[in-house]
Amino acid sequence: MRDVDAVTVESNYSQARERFRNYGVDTDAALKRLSSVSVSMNCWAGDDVVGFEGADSLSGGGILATGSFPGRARTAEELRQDAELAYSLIPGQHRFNLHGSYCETGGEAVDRDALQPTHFENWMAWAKRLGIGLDFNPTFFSHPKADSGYTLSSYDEQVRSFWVEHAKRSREISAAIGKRLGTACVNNLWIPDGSKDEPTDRMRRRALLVESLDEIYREPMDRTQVLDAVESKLFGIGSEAFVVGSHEFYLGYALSRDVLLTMDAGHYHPTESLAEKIAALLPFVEELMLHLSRPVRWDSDHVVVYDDPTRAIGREIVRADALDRVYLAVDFFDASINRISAWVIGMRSTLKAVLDALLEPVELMRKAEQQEDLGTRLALMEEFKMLPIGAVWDKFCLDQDVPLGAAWLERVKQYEADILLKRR
Ligand code: RNT
Ligand code: ZN
Repeated sequence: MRDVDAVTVESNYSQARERFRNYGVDTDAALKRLSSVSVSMNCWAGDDVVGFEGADSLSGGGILATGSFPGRARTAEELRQDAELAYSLIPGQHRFNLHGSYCETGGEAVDRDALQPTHFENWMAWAKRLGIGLDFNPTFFSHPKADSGYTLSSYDEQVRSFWVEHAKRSREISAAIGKRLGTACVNNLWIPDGSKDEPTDRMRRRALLVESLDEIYREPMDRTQVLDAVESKLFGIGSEAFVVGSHEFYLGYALSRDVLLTMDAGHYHPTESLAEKIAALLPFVEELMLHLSRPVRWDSDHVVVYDDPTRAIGREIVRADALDRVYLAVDFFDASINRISAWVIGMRSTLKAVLDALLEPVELMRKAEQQEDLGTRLALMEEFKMLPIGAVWDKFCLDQDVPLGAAWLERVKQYEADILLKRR
C-alpha cells in the first residue's frame, strides 16, 4: 500500500507547524517529548496468552482470546522475531511486557513456584541486544491450582502459599531483569479471583488477599530495579458477581502499602472513565501504571485504537504534566486478526493519543477557563479537533524512520506470507 512520500510529509509538516503556532503550540517540542515516551508492549498479544509451559490455549482467569487467525508464535524465538518486526513499524523506543508463563526452561518441567531469573535469560539477552526495557507479570491463570477460581485469596492454605511463592519468585525475576537492563522492571500483579454468583463472605476473601500480598511484598526491594504494581478489575468471564481485587480494594492497598496502582482501561463500568481517575490519584501517588485497552461489551481486551477514551487518557496525563509519572503499557489480545498488526495498531494508536494531547492548545483553553469564558474553551476544544495532527504524526514517523501511514501493512503482509502462514 502506497502512502505519502517524505517530501510531502515535510511540506505538510511546515504548514501544520504554522497552524499550531497560531494556537500557541510548539510542534517541534511536542515531537521531541513524544520521542521519549516508552510504551510497554504486551508479549501475550503475540500468541493469544498461551505462553511456553506446554499449554495449547489460555485457560481460566476469566479472560478469553477468540479467533483462529493463523500464525501465532509457538515458541519464544518466534515471539521475539514477531515482536522485532512490530518494533520496526512503531515509532520510538519501547518496552516489552512479559508474563511468568513465557519462561524458557529448556524442556524441563518447572512449576510456577520454582521459576528463576535463568528461565528468562534469553529474554534479557534479547532486550539487551535491542536496547529495550522489560516489564513482568506473575501468571495466576492457565494452571490447575487456579481452577477453583481463587489463587491468593483461596481458602486452601496450600493453594495460597503456592501462589505467594510464585509472586515472590516473580519479584526476584523482575529485580534481576531491572538490574541487568539498567531500567526498573514493573512487576504487575493481577489475579482473577472472584465468583460467578453472589458470595457470602467478601470480607474473608479480602482479608486473605491482604495477608497474601503483605507476605509477597514483605521483602523490600530496590526501586531502581523493580516497581511493584497491583491491578484491579471490575468483573471477568465467570466472575461477574464478585472480584476480590476490585478498584477500591487495590486503591486502598496501594496507598497504604506504597505500591503502584495499575488501572486497566477495560476494568471499569462502561460509563466510568479511566482518564478521569488520573488527576484524582496523582495528588496521592508518585507514580501510576496504566493498561491501555479497549473495552467492548463484556470484553476488556480489544486492540487499542485512537478513540475518545484513549485520547482522553493521553490528555489527562499531559494536562497534569505527568508523562514522567505514568507508566504506559498496552493490554489486548485478539486471535481473529494478524497479531503483529494488532501490536502495531495498538502501539501506534497509543502514541497518537499522546501526540494529540501534546498538541492541545492547553494554554489558550486554560486562559479562557480562568476568565470564565467557557464558550471560548469549548470552541477551542472543537476547533482543535480539525487541526492537522496527522501531518505532525507523519513527521514523527518520518523522523523515527518507520513506514508512513498504512505503508507498514505491506511489511506485515509480506511477513505473513513468508513466515506466519507457514507455521502450521
Ligand atoms: C486481565 C488483566 C491482565 C491480563 C494480563 C494477561 O483482565 O487485564 O492485565 O490482561 O495479565
Ligand atoms: Zn490489564
